[in-house]
Amino acid sequence: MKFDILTILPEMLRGPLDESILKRAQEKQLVEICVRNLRDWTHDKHRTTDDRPFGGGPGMVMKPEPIFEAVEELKRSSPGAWVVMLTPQGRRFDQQAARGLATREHVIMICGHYEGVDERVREALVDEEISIGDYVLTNGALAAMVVVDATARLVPGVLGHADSAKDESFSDGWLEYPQYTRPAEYRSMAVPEVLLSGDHAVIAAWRQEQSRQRTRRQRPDLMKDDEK
Ligand code: J9Q
Repeated sequence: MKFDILTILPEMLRGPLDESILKRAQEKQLVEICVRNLRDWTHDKHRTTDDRPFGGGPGMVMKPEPIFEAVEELKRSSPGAWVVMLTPQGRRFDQQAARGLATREHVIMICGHYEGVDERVREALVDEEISIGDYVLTNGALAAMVVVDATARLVPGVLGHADSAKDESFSDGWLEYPQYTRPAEYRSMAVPEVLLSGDHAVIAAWRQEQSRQRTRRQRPDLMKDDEK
């Protein structure tokens, strides 16, 4: 799977992509992630990517030309690429949206800044508009990173076997049960006795009940009424 990320802040993203599971996935050539500087598609001396809004008002709006030219160039060699824009107006990103995106062979991501992007980009270029949540970021670059991380880990082979089996706890719609590792007692805090019992059926039942209680207390919105 290939991602092209169009941003005016490429340096913001290079560090996170070069760590851990995303790094390994790229080394194994299971995913290719290209961070591209939108300014490379400008033509003026100052490499301008934004301008004042028509009609007045505060802030700056991202100009259409560099975005159109960048997306058109990337699509020339990949006409079927899926174009995503990260904005606060988009549909909320969740595990189901990640699964949908992971079915695409090539995703082009447009990172806007928070004042906005010329509306003609949305109308003419964008297939899917995504928000990662209801808060204000300075820029879409970090949102794109979140979407790439959640999506890339679903590409077959990216996760080790142990991870991929375990993942489904959240995608099942339940919060994870409490986990413990050694030592069995730390600063007078003991690990629940049941986990040391070796009785796998009793442990499974305890974990399921912990998941249910935790979900009911912390995220009742994830539960159907009959599960509460
Ligand atoms: C571009 N706040 O916020 C939540 N998901 C995406 C965003 C966002 C933002 C500002 C600019 C994206």
